Amino acid sequence: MEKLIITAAICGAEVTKEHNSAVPYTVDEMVREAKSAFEAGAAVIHVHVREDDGTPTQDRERFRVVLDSIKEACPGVILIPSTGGATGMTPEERLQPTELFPEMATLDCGTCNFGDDIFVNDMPTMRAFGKRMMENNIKPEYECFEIGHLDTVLNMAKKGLVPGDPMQINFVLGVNGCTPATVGHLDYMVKLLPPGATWTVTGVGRGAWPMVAAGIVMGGNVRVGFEDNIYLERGHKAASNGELVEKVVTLAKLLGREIANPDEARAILSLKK
Ligand code: KMH
Ligand code: ZN
Repeated sequence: MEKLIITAAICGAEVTKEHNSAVPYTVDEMVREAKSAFEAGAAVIHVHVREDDGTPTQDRERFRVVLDSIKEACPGVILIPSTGGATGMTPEERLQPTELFPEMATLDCGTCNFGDDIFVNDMPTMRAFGKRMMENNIKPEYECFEIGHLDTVLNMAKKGLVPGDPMQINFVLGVNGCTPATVGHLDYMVKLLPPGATWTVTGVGRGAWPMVAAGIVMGGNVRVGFEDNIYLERGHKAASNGELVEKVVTLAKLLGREIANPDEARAILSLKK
């Protein structure tokens, strides 16, 4: 099995300090949380940005400052800025981080219920995002919240509408209204992947730790972080993203998977830079 790539989604757009006081908003807090995750073993940081008061934003200049500051604090780390942002944002707003030419960015693969909201990723939006990623030489991480999202993006790749081989898919399972975080659903989707594709699993809420275990033993990669889950275990909130990553490292060791550093992760993900 390849080494395990750990992604830390340190911030998200939905979780707040009311849920866990360690959720980062300011640039300094973002750096603190990224550093804690990186030093614990995360090779990849998935980045959303906020205003200092916690309001989610896709502002290009806020992204520039946060990405540059994390790069400085975490040498070599792979950054995946979000083009999902928060529900209700326009495609133009969401695309702003792609103007900074990151080596990777998320590309969300279909419209879905998202708790009480609707996360809109219709076909014109997805085609525009695919075109931008190809123009700006950005490798997408395809976010699939639903089985149909995977089918959609695989068809788009066949038609050359989004970057193709090798694809990196993140199965985000357990969002309210989307595919649940079960080993059965994950296994079904992994079996649909084309040869050469890489994958990560993200379990949301109580699905987080079972999906980490599944990702480790199934030979995929895993994502943890406050965006998805704020608990180390039932009733025990994590003090930092680093604590969540440390738990992944412990589980991986127990189960016999080594951890990929950023250079090894770049090779596994076929990143050019
Ligand atoms: N905040 C969600 C509505 C992404 O980063 O691309 C979308 C999201 C996906 O978090
Ligand atoms: Zn995200």
